[in-house]
Amino acid sequence: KGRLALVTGASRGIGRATAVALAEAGAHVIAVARTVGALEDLDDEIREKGGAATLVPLDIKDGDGIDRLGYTLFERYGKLDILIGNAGALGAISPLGHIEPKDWDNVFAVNVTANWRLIRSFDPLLRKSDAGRAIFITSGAAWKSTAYWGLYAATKAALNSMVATYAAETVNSPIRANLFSPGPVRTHMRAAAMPGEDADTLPHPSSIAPSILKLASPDLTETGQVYEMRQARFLSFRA
Ligand code: NJP
Repeated sequence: KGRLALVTGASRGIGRATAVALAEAGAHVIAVARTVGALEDLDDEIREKGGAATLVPLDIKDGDGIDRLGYTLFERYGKLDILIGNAGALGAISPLGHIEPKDWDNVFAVNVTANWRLIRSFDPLLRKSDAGRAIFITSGAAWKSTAYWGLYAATKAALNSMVATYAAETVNSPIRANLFSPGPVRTHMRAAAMPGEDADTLPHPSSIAPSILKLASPDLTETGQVYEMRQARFLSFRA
């Protein structure tokens, strides 16, 4: 309650459900995504539920835009309590040799570099919070070697390594940095990845959001861990 939370990829799917759940829990939500109409829909839903949001139409690949957002929030609020790096891109599901260089660069830019820019810009604000929480959405694909998933998997493995490092760099501060691995969820990205799948068999994003909120809690002690949704527990992914 009364906390300031930034969610990337808030326009749909897991990010949108998380933004709504945070607002319902009393946080002011800074909602970041490119699609203005979808952000406005989110704003309507949050208002209907008595919450408050600030909409930030931004391509997460725009690192200078992330810096500017950091300055603005610092001037306005002086801190950030919760950072949720959720925006993600899937890219081509195809043999490594068939991936277009442009696609490779785009998926790394969204899934890895943008999250690094978020850490770079928002670490000073998280350090001003008495319980800064940084949560990044990874994927079980990072731990597997599934044919044709190499691009997406490589980005999530890089994200895991980076977030583990951030956790090590903040372990002596009030900041707790963790990963969240949702497993299959009924979203646009999952439908693009698995076109033949019956989406009704998958959990709705709103059933996932409460677990992400637990990682945002001031009471959390874990850092540098991955919360595996299907196992409903923290896993140490680095021995
Ligand atoms: O995806 P989707 P999910 N700049 O496609 C935003 C991970 N995950 O909810 O900009 C800014 O419904 C996009 O917004 P917009 C997955 O890897 C999922 O499934 O308006 N924002 C939209 O809000 C990802 O990290 C599953 O187009 C950008 C959002 O990202 C996270 O969960 C399983 C952007 C994507 O919404 C959320 O994915 C798993 C940009 N350049 C991990 N590019 C699963 N669904 O089954 C994209 O293990 N966005």
